[in-house]
Amino acid sequence: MYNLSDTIAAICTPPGTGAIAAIRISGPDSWKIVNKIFTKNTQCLAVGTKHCFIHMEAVHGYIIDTENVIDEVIVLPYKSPHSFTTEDSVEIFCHGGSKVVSIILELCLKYGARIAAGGEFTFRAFVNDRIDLTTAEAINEIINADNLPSVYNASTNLVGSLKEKIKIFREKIFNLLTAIESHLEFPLDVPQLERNQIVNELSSVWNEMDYLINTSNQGQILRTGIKISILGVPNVGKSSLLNQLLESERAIVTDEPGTTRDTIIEKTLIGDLPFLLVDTAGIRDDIKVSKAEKSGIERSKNSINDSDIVLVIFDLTKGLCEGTKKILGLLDGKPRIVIGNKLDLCKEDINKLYKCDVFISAKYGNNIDSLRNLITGEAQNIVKNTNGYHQPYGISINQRQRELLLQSNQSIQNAMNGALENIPEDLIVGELKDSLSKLDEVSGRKINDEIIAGIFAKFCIGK
Ligand SMILES: Nc1nc2c(ncn2[C@@H]2O[C@H](COP(=O)(O)OP(=O)(O)OP(=O)(O)O)[C@@H](O)[C@H]2O)c(=O)[nH]1
Ligand SMILES: [Mg+2]
Repeated sequence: MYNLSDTIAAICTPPGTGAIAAIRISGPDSWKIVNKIFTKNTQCLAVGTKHCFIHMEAVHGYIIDTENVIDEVIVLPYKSPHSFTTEDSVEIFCHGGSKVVSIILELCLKYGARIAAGGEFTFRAFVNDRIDLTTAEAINEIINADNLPSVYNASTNLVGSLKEKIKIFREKIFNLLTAIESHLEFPLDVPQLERNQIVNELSSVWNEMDYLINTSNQGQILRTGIKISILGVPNVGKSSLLNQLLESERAIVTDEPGTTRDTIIEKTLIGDLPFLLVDTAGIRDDIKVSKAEKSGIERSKNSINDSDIVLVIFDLTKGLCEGTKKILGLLDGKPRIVIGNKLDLCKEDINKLYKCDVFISAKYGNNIDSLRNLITGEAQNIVKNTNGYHQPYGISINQRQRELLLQSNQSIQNAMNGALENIPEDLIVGELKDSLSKLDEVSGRKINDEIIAGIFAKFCIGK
């Protein structure tokens, strides 16, 4: 897939200008290459004195081409096997001008490095057994995480929690497998395991694995965002509320009922959590509505189904009208927050008039923070419940891992059923081997090149 024996180099900071940029070089010639373009002392340019690098000892100096100083830098060398890739490596921290950093990279290439493909450094770390596949995937997930809980999810796997769980499953299944096989091979010397014992051991693994499989929902919801639909009859302030929550004039607001026709979907953070906010067309039964508005109303109703939370908003000056009550009737058991809007227009004591979760003024922003708190409260419950372990945030597996664990657990289920039905032991052994091989695909212990290539292709250059 990749050549593993040469020296690779890449810029590992994002393109564009910044205070500092970093270039990473890894492979057998990395120290030698950097020595060709680095000097501690600008007086010795022509002489090109070699610097004696020491593992993890940062050195201040200059990058030079044949006769000019290119930049003032810090060089950080790593001696094999104590580096990310386990190879001799160097990181060069230079000034973050887009030209200067590309000149330094070109110098590395000129003296023998090859430009690295996306994910190639992590690939080397994986092939050289420094990390397993779950850790490699966690590295990519933490790079792409756009909210704090997703960072927590990824970092849990980064420090090896998932790797550890897979290892424990593997050990338990492997021990059982060898016990059954030993008896098959040496029936006189090794006692046969009781069928009950097999079922008991496997059911504890099955339960643990089932919990783990359910954690994928949390990762999924944090990646896409918790979906919130804003529903109400026309003109109650749905779009005004969307704009308040986004802190931008995203949706058109007018005093004409039926302004919003199509659903408007925007991603945003509220507190630390990611949300997909959906502004909908006001729901009304009026037979005179245009075809476009009619379709919009259909979409509004449909959006209830795939929402995690629904905000039902009504106009306090008009009260809880029949239309709003009908909408509330459509919600079934959906988590909802009922919002009384246009508080600024109310003179009476609304607490006595209406029962709802929060009174706001979407136009002027009154009580929007209280609404945000209610939303994050509901959302935290949802996110917590999407984690198999009912923890706020923790291990969360991705789609690839989920598919494999489902298959692994199915084989465990088959083995348990087989044990209860007294099927021959070699059939149980077959199921356990299948289960193990799926676990090995999760960790990357045994996996085909094509899948590996697909995983690392998602990585950015320099990682
Ligand atoms: N005074 C006052 N006016 C508001 C408030 N919220 C919205 N409005 C006004 O009510 C009208 C309708 O607001 P929108 O946000 O467009 O209402 P909508 O529910 O999206 O309406 P449709 O898209 O037509 O269903 C506009 O004139 C807003 O300025 C509020 O809190 N106070
Ligand atoms: Mg609107």
